[in-house]
Amino acid sequence: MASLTAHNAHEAAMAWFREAKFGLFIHWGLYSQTAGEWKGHPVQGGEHFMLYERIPLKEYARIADDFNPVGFDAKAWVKAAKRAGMKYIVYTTKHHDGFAMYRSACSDYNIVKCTPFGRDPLKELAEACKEEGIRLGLYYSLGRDWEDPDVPTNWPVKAGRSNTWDYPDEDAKQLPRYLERKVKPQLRELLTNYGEIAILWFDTFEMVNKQQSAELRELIHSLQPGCLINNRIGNGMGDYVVMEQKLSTGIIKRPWEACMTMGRNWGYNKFDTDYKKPDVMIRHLVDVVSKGGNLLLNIGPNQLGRFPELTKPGLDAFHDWLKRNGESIYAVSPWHVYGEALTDAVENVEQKAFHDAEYDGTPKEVVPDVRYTRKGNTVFAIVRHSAEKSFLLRSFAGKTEGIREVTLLENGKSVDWKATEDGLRIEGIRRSHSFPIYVLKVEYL
Ligand code: FHN
Repeated sequence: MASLTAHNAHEAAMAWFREAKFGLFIHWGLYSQTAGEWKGHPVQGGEHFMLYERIPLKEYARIADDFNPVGFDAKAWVKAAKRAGMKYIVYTTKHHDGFAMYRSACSDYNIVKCTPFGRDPLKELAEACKEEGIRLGLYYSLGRDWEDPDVPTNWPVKAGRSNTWDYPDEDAKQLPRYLERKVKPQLRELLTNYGEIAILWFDTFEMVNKQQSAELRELIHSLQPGCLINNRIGNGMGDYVVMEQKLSTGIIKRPWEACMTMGRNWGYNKFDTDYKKPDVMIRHLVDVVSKGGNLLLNIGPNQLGRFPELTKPGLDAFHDWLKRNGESIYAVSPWHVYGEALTDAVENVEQKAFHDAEYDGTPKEVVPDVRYTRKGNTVFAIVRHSAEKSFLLRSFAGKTEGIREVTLLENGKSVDWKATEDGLRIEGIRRSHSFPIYVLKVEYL
């Protein structure tokens, strides 16, 4: 019976994930305190700067002496995410620097013990999420930890992401010691002390082997059978696939999630003013959902624990757009095609090479096109950046029979349409909003 209940819990969690579509990624840690600057110069590598600047652990740990995020307000974070239409939050419990952003009994290297702040933000966040009906996921850097002496890495080369300045003998590092001493005890306390956890979001599994991934999966499910795990647990042991800072080129049938930054960095960086425009971010959400995925959009709160001002236009735009058009996003599935171009312009999904931390390879150009989603007997045609009042939706060729009505989702008004053998011709769009992405609701009998 227990295994059936566990199976049911996992099935229910997967069904929830498939319908949620949109979450908030939070990168918050000691790197937020330094905010992209170190000894008077802008850092390389964003939240990786301890590695790029080869900062001795003792010196890096002193950042905690000044880390006092008195502006932190878990309720404000959660309400802002919920207002923007996000259904879950993934919070960095421990990033590569090894510093725990929660009260850890296994390692004094944590926000409660080492900073003047002295509070457990994860406890407050978990309570606020529960109160607002937002599910909580936990990010955990699995195969990189620059505080622990037993964490060898091999990306992109041997020791490529290791702390070789405090712990120079890479061959002496014993990963099992780290897993037993730090990872498993911290996973236990994270999955015991903070209520229901929706997702264990591992990162950079590096040299974790199949047996070790399997043991971690078993540990997680022994504590919370309904907790989903991303594929960065390693060795094919995850429940869904993560795509980072890029868009898929097609529909992916497996559950998957694209994680992206609003700016160019995951952690707060005061020099980073290059935030995506709201219409580009909504384009990305629409694209990801049309291909069967979820978008996990990142904010790096600042040293006071507040969302940077530059996040506000995007959060407001998501609120406005999803209030009008959320029916075309939540709990939908891909249609027979994910979309089509509305001009002869070749769609630019060219993805740039992936860099550590501070890079965002997603396209910023906007070309007139359509993305499709489906729910029951309804197809949503999400028109992106087209000023055309009349156009042909070719993907409906051979699929016009039984169409009952076509309406503009943003105001419910009927749209003139005509079934042709080449597709569904839309005539005389009259909009009540100027935002360059809108939805046609095509209802079948
Ligand atoms: O190195 C990290 C990076 O800082 C950030 O946490 C991203 C988020 O997916 N993961 C790693 C890069 O793949």
